[in-house]
Amino acid sequence: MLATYTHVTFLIAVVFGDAIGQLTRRDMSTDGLCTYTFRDVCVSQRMRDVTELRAVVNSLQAQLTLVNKVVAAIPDLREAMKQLEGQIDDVKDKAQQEGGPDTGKTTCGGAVYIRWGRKTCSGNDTKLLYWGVAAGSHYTHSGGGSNYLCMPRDPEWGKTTPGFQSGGHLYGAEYEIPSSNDPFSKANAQSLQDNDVPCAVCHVASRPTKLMIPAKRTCPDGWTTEYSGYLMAAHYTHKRTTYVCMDNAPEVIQGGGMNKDGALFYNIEATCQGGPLPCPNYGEGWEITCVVCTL
Ligand SMILES: [Ca+2]
Ligand SMILES: [Ca+2]
Repeated sequence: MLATYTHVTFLIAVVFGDAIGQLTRRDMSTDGLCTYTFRDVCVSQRMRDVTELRAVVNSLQAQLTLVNKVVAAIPDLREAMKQLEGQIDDVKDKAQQEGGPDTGKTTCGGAVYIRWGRKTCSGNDTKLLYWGVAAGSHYTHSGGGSNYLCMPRDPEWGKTTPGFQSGGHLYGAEYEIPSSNDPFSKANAQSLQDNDVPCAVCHVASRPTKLMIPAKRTCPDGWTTEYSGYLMAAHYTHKRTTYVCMDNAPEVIQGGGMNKDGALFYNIEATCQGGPLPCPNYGEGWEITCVVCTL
């Protein structure tokens, strides 16, 4: 019994030392049993049997294990706190944006696209920034820009010098779509040929990614179809322009039916000659479709 006590005492002293209470042998009593001091409280041998001491050791070891686990987890806890703080800041920012005063400004972010041939936007959560008239470089000019522009109807000017000096020239655009080869819906205009082309600049705040897919009329799963139609650009014998997606049911500018031939829009036809388009999926001379998608 004495040897067991001494062993336990030694074990406690080594493992926990002064930190757990200065457990030391104090005296030998007349009956040959030991008396110990535990945090300045004398405890008789009779009150401390092996079972109690083992229980104390086990309890302290369990607590020490727990403390070690807590200490080991501190870096993870700090990282988790940092992430939580970041999330709280994000929520605060969002709440401020949504709950703040209405400044009349549009929501930050989102996608912007031009709906060629239309004066309005379509789709949920889509806002018309403005509608205007399509324009570009003259179909015979080799200089100037190659892209079509959507020109506001109420332009703002800086300093102007009347007359042409030396620069690029911008022309209004018209459809070059003869009725014999007109694939478009007639829902908004019976005839497109030589009519001026409207355009709508659309902002979709909740879907920040935009994609125009040529030769498709549907969007990938999960994407929103903004509009679909037919691919258009310059005539193959004219100067090159960028490709745009003309709405399936184009509108025309009122009073813009004169044949002025400035910037022009032509349908784009697929060809299987001299290139690797995967025919027969693409037909010779077929008018290529398009769709504008957002996510
Ligand atoms: Ca024309
Ligand atoms: Ca054709």
